[in-house]
Amino acid sequence: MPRQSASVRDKDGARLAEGVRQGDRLQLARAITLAEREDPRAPELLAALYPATGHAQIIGITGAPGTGKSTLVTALAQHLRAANQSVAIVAIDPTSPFTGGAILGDRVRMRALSGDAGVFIRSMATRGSLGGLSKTTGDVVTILDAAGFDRILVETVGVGQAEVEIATMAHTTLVVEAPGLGDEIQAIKAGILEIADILVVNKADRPGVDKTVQALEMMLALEPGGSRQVRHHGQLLQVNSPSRTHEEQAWRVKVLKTIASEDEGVAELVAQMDRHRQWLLSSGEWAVRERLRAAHTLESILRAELTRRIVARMPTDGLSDLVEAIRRRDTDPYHAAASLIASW
Ligand SMILES: Nc1nc2c(ncn2[C@@H]2O[C@H](COP(=O)(O)OP(=O)(O)OP(=O)(O)O)[C@@H](O)[C@H]2O)c(=O)[nH]1
Ligand SMILES: [Mg+2]
Repeated sequence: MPRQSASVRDKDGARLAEGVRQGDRLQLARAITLAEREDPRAPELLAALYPATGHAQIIGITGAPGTGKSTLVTALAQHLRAANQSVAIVAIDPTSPFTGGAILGDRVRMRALSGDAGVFIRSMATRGSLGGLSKTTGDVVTILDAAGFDRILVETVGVGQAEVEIATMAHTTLVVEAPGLGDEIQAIKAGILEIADILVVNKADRPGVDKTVQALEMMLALEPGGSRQVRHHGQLLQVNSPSRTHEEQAWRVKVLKTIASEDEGVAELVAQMDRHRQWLLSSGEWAVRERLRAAHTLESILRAELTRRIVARMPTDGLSDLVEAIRRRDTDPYHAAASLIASW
């Protein structure tokens, strides 16, 4: 391959950014791939796109495996399309490929979505990426936001840190539960209630649904204000936020029942998502969440970039040798990190 001159690369980058802003599918897919692979061209592209962002409502959908998140996302997208909203769907580390269609209860419905120019669907893997889930996902959301999608639905499997990270990124977080399975107990363990703006009990056609709804409502009643408090997990940069919204203005987390596979309760869920968006804007919480996301993004970039630079300066095997020295207790991770930073 001939080496590209910088100006050719610049032109190509500008064309890519322009293509994304126009919503060009091919360019959009290319841009996402660059972000996903943490290509050296990605930061420039993202920087060029950033001024065009800030329009989309970012909606996180999380919950235990198999609760029906993908089916629900598909049904939600259909309702949003009917309301003339353009929709981007991102499935993070899906246990099965979202676009394959096989995992969806209703393949016909999925096919209807994939032929629609107002819908963009992408599955992505973030495991093993340097910046981790939040950075790569945030970058992809930035690209989709710049492309002008009204709503961006991000599905993550709720295991471990992933669901908490999505809440840092989303304006609105849906936590999906299903009857039985002891999910209500898991919810407490994972602290998942703290991140939910809307709780969904899907598979409401299954036995035990009312018990699950009751358990969740009881737990919500125990929470002060019933509104989530946790927005800063793992975040180093603390930002000043205006004083918390007044009690009477506080958002009330509701438990909604759905049968995603039958499209039951989905219209109500969309209405609640719209109410949440309205509340975010009228209470000032939209700006609070945007500020947190900005801090989180800045921190992720710093973390990834500083790590990359420090590692790049180390000799081959330098990192493995150092890790091995730490394992042998010849040194400790604190001194090792301090010496790397000092020598940089
Ligand atoms: N009975 C019933 N089944 C449903 C409902 N919603 C989804 N399902 C089925 O549940 C299974 C899992 O659905 P998915 O939408 O793939 O669930 P998911 O949460 O995205 O799964 P992962 O991404 O693997 O975590 C599929 O067989 C769906 O058809 C529902 O409301 N009722
Ligand atoms: Mg899924």
